[in-house]
Amino acid sequence: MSEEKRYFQPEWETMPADKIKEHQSKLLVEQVKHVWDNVPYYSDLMEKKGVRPEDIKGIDDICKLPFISKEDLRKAYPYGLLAVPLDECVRIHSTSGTTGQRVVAFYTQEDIDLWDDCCARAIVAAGGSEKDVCHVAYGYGLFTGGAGLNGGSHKVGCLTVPASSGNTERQIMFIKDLNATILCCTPTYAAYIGETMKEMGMKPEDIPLKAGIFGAEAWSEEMRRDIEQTMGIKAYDIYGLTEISGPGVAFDCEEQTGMHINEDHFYAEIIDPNTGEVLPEGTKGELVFTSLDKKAFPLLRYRTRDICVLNRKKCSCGRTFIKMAKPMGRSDDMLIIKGVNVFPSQIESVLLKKGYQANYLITVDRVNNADTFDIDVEMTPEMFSDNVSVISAREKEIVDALKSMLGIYAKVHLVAPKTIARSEGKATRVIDKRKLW
Ligand code: DLL
Repeated sequence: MSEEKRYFQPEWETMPADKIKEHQSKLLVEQVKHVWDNVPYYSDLMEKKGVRPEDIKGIDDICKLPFISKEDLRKAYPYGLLAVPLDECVRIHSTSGTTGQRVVAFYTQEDIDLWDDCCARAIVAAGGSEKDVCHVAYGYGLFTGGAGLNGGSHKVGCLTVPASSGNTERQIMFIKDLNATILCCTPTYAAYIGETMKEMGMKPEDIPLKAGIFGAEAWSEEMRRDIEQTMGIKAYDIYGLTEISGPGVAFDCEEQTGMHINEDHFYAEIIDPNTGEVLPEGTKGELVFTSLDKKAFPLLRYRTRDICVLNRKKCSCGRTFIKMAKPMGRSDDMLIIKGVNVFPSQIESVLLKKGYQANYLITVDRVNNADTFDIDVEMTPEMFSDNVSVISAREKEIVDALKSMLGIYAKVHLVAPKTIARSEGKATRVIDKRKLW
């Protein structure tokens, strides 16, 4: 790949760390003043913490600022955190949250331009250029996935196919007929598209795709390899959240060892979720983001609930931006079963290592004051058997592998291929019946 095409904005993506820090310091001082002057909800929070704009002289002072959480966003719904007049806003997006009040985020045209740049960086890092056909099968609408990757694809100059999700056979027809080289969708949907292609008799070499940009939900390394093999592509992770803009807050490069955070726009911290203490680089904790230059809906120290690790080791791609590991789950998705912390991603990892696909459903309940822990796991067509002793032996193999990873027993039920519902967006992997009490 030529040097110009390696990066979308080389001056930013390869900027030395000390220069990025200088830039972040300047932006933070301006951003704090912007929210103090324009968002009473923020100035109240800051006053309660005894901090004023003049106390923030650079990025190292960020720890003086209060955190903001989803709870605050719900309280301030819909306009309470808006930092510009409504007539300067050109669009809204909203989270897919299923509990409580939805969160609505606002964008000025400038906010959208910067967000599109972030997504364009991700597409170029995945090998994209104006020669590519970029098939966007993230949902369009209030969800940020479709609009974000669509905007990035335009900036790169790809031929953009705004397919949205659904109608999988039609998606495959377009991918084939229009020679799509880059597929953007959730990893769950990518796996489903791959499975359907296989059923239609397509081999990896019959599929024109060369890369996939998959995110919006946690997915394991094993799932990545599985999708890569089925489609004959390289699968790149992409991370983001509506509150901070959408996809493109961080993105994979060819090394696939963590996602580079677009640090010229977003400042990341890792904190202890219980105490709020900032943890040193390399420690696992909750990811917190500050949007440094968003104008309409700027969040300072937003607690994402995503559990993850940061590291600034030199990357062979030449980008200097800090990397975040694949989030291992959300602190609010973490299940506590029989007193043990369990992330669905750990279970997924075990299953994929044993040759299953990411088609599983975890059910947790409480019977006679004790937790029950059941996992339905779909057999692949190749391993399908109705021989009871074969099935029992396979189930026992998974139970033992989970026991050695988690330290507790799960009841595993192998089910026939195609019996667990597929998702075209983010997958539902857990039913926790205990919450209904
Ligand atoms: O999921 C934005 C997005 C769209 C990201 C398309 C990537 C691709 P929300 O619906 O607000 O926004 O959900 C944000 O999804 O806090 C994480 O818990 C999770 N998430 C997003 N990307 C990843 C990822 C979009 N790559 C929430 N790995 C975040 C793991 C992810 N979790």
